[in-house]
Amino acid sequence: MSDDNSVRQPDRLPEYQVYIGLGANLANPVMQLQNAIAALHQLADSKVVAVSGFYGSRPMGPQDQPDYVNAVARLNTRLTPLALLDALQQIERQQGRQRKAERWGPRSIDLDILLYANHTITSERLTVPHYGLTQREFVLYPLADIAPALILPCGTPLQALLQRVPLNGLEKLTETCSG
Ligand code: A4P
Ligand code: MG
Repeated sequence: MSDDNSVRQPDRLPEYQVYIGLGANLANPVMQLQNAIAALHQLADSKVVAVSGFYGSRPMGPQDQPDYVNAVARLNTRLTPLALLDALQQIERQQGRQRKAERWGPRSIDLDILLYANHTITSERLTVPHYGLTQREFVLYPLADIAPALILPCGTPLQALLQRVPLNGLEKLTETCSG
């Protein structure tokens, strides 16, 4: 007689801590970030545990586009990395994100997986840690709001990166919140 329990999938995946970068520079960027955070609160098998302040930032890439608003959120999730990416892209589509050919062009909302626990992922659809994480002031400073003692999977402390990356006009617009 076979034991059904021996072949059953685990009921719950392990819970991992992930960091999501949010950016917008079209169609009321502050509202876009607020809507995206509200959508993150609705994500299946996930809980938003902290959100950084909102920051005004100068555009990286083409300069003939509006300034950005950026933030970082921390989630606990049981979604796999690809399921999480699918869910983030669904939120981007819901908020009218259009993918254009121009690299680093303006967008209503951009949601990037910055870190997925301490995992390193290199696949066709996903590179984690996010490739720009270590050089971008509009990622590092919001991240430090909610994870000042963070150590990256490569072993580099976030604080060491902050010492190397200047503010470049980054300006805090709103306070950090948790829960
Ligand atoms: N992808 C691979 N790894 C990831 C990841 N860790 N998280 C793939 C999310 N997506 C990831 O993304 C293109 C593809 O990247 C996805 O289909 C996914 O499979 P996209 O969102 O369609 O395109 P993108 O965001 O325009 O491309 P890219 O090169 O990721 O742009 P960035 O790096 O996001 O930069 N200036 C300021 N001040 N603030 C900003 O937030 N953002 C950008 C865009 C430009 N300038 C900016 C800002
Ligand atoms: Mg993106």
